[in-house]
Amino acid sequence: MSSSSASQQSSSQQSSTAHALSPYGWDDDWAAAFAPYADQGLLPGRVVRVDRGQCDIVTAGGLLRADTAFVTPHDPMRVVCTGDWAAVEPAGDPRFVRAYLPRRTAFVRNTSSNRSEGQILAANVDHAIIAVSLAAELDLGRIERFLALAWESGAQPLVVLTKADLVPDPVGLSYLVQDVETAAPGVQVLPVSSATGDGVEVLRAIVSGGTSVLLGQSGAGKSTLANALLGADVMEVQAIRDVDGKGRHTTTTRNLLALPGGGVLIDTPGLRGVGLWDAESGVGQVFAEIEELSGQCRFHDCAHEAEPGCAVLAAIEDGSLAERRLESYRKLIRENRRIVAKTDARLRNEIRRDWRIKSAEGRANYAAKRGGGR
Ligand SMILES: Nc1nc2c(ncn2[C@@H]2O[C@H](COP(=O)(O)OP(=O)(O)O)[C@@H](O)[C@H]2O)c(=O)[nH]1
Ligand SMILES: [Mg+2]
Ligand SMILES: [Zn+2]
Repeated sequence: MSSSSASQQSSSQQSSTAHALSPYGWDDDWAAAFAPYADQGLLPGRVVRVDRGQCDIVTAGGLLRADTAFVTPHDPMRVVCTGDWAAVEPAGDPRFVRAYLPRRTAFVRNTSSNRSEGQILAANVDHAIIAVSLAAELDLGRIERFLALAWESGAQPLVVLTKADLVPDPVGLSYLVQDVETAAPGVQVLPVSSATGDGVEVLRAIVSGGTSVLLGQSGAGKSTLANALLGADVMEVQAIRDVDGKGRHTTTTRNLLALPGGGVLIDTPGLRGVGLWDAESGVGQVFAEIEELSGQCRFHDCAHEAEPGCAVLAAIEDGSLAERRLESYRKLIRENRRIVAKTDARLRNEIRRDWRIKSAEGRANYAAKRGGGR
């Protein structure tokens, strides 16, 4: 085969890859990032589900199962996850994932309240949709926590208030929406009902561009909403008695799906809660109005407690800022500092351990060079 026909073939392969994977979000930038792997004969694909040691990947040739042994480092943040773009071996049993492309965005939570244990839930997400059920009383603090992680991920957050059919009074509903809006500056708040279809078309239009992830507590109605957007019962919905998520695990085979109207949707398992994970800038964005007011305080290091000329306290005084917001802001800042401090301590320990191993090796080598037997 002449070199020119070989390169023609490889460019036509690339365009057919682009064509088959574009519903999954493949674009020119991903293709450029993938080029070195394409040169090694590896196939691009997007991770649609991760299991212990294995993952399902959608490629131009269809869905395949691959082994993640080569991309399972000790750091849980560097483990391949749903939404990643992977470089997979073209053949083999098992096939191995050789690498994944640098992430544009990543949604990370802390799985423990006392320790720092990062868990990455979704990668390469454009819209972080926080599903909040109107069947229960609104917990604005929890919404703010989700929002902090959503902003921190690099994606644009969006709050959907699910099960809006359970609030038939439109005035009551608009108050609930307003409450959430005050807790979510810069974020659209959309009431939806999978039961009646209200709001679903608006949401469909938003998610038709890029990749969206559905986040929120177990029972919030994420899977039902995913099915409404998909126009098919693909995601398993919990039985009513199972809304606390204790009952069973979903048997969904994919967590990432291409939507018929365009866009990609990632459904996440029900989360009991989300702990902050180094989300300082995310917290700042959730409380943008407080950060802005802080800039007007007389003292640049104002703690907004009793300082003269405090713009934050003045705003609480005149009613333009809810005291709850300031308390929630403080709580999340404190939690974040605690987690960051713990992470640093853990990293420091790891480095120290490394250093001990290396110095022990050094001593052993030195002893061996000197003739070993003593
Ligand atoms: N009334 C009402 N119930 C809903 C709606 N969406 C979901 N549900 C119910 O809420 C429960 C939990 O839904 P599911 O989608 O499994 O929640 P997930 O855990 O967030 O995925 C199920 O019993 C659903 O039938 C809705 O729009 N209206
Ligand atoms: Mg679900
Ligand atoms: Zn102040």
